[in-house]
Amino acid sequence: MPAPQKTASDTVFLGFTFFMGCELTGSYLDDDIDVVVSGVPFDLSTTERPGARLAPDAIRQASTHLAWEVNRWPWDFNVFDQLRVVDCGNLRFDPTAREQMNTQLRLHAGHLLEAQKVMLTLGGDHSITLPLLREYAKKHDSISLIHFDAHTDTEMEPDRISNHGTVFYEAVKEGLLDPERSVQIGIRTDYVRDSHRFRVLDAAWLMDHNPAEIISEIRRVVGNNPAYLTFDIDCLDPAFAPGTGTPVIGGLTTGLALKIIRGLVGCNLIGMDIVEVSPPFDHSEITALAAASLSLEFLYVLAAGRKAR
Ligand SMILES: [Mn+2]
Repeated sequence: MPAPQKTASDTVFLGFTFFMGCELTGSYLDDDIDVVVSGVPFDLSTTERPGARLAPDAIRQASTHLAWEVNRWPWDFNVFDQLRVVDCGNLRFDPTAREQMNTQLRLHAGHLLEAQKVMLTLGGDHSITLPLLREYAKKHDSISLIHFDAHTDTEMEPDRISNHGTVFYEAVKEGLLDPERSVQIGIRTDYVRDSHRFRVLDAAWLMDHNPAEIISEIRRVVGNNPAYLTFDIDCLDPAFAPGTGTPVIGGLTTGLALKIIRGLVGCNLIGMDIVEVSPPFDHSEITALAAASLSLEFLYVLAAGRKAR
């Protein structure tokens, strides 16, 4: 008799849940593993409302709603036939110690990247992307950022302590990214335009262009450069993602976000994260489900790109 198909909900009733049911057995450094999902429950760098430390588990829980779809629309394959994905749980650190989180995350990422794994990281606030980029930059001479967000996160007040709004100012300053080959999508808050050289496709620009034009502009900027995808859930309109610390109206629908993400097949994706989901402000898992669905879509895009190669 064939073994019953495993679903994410197999673990729900045990009181712990893996992203898409991708249970870790053995080591996450095993040769046959392609993608490692990690949670970073950290929100000490939020400038407004905290809560993102609770996101990794909320996203895993919401992913149980997605596990039944063997042939996920509109793809013609099952991602888990193409990629071996495991969820290694949450990083451990003292939640009040930012430097400890940085150190632990860098060590973790260093091990995974050394073992040629692709990381899918569930934040956490956006500050978790900086230690990740520091490790990625050791492996790649040039990295493009594909950055979905309502905010550019390029604040540069000299006296301001690092926070979730300074991440990409610091990343560029440290030479971790190639800003001219990086793109920010969905921006709709004030920023100092001279402070960085990213290509900004702001929310109003997105409304004036169709999805094919948007995708083509992203691909033009990024080209074949190794690309790190970071998705701040507040890129979505609060109607589609109320559960976040710094909501801004006038954002993307989940439908448009999916459409754009699916247009990235063939980009040279080296890693991805999804950040800033804040479950205490969520309703009916709207935001967590959006984050889980987008994360799953990242995996499809990665798999489809590898299949085409
Ligand atoms: Mn943001």
